[in-house]
Amino acid sequence: MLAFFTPAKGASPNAQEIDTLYKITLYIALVIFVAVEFALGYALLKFRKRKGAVAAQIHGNTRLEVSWTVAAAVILVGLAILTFAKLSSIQNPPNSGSGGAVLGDQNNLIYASNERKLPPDGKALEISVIGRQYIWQFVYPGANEPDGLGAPYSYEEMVVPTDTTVELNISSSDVVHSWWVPELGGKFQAVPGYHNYTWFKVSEPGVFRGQCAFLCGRGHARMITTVKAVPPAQFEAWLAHQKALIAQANHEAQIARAKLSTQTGAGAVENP
Ligand SMILES: [Cu+2]
Repeated sequence: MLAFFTPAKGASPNAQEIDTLYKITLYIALVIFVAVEFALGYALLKFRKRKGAVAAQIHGNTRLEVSWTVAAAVILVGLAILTFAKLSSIQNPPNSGSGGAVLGDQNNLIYASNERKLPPDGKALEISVIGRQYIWQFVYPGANEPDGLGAPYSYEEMVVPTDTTVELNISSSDVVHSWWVPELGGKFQAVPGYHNYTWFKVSEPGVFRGQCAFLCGRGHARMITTVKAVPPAQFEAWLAHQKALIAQANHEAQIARAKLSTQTGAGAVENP
């Protein structure tokens, strides 16, 4: 029952901290709600209109008014302190675990900034998340060229290793989209010409569903995503396989294009 009112349980430390904060606030609010409703019900019943009863005329109660103002302020300050105490573990990613994926040289290119938080040891798996009408594309490290050519990629389903800090570099190739996988943290907008960063770290294998959270056009509702966390060895095998599949498809396309250009002349082939 309570699960209906609370966010999905976090599968990443940042999402888990957000979930904890939400629940603490919810429980405090619940206690106050029940107390207020109970007092209201009691007053309605106890002081209801009766024959011969004369209503007391009360003109304020300084002690009562000061105490409920101070009590509310104390709760607010307490929640603010708690939120700030948890903020750094929501914003700053932890190191990958010892069982995490082996991170190659390309990860040394990552740098930290105000928006871009890195684990203390600087080692993270960076995945570019590109929103487009109406599908998410994920580009992984492992390019053949420094300009990113030949990097393995996937659509809609992102595969990640467990026990590894995953940095997301979110952008868009057309309109504004919003990256949102509730179990892995908050929403982050994908804006053309701009980069937003977030991170997650999944400890156990699992599948986490998400949905574009910003109305981006007719196909917005279909713009779903799945993050699949698998053991690091399985991730590396998948990545190598994905790369081989893409290389093979590119090779076949090259042959097809060459064939087409001998038949019709290079000028007649689009995108030679
Ligand atoms: Cu969208």
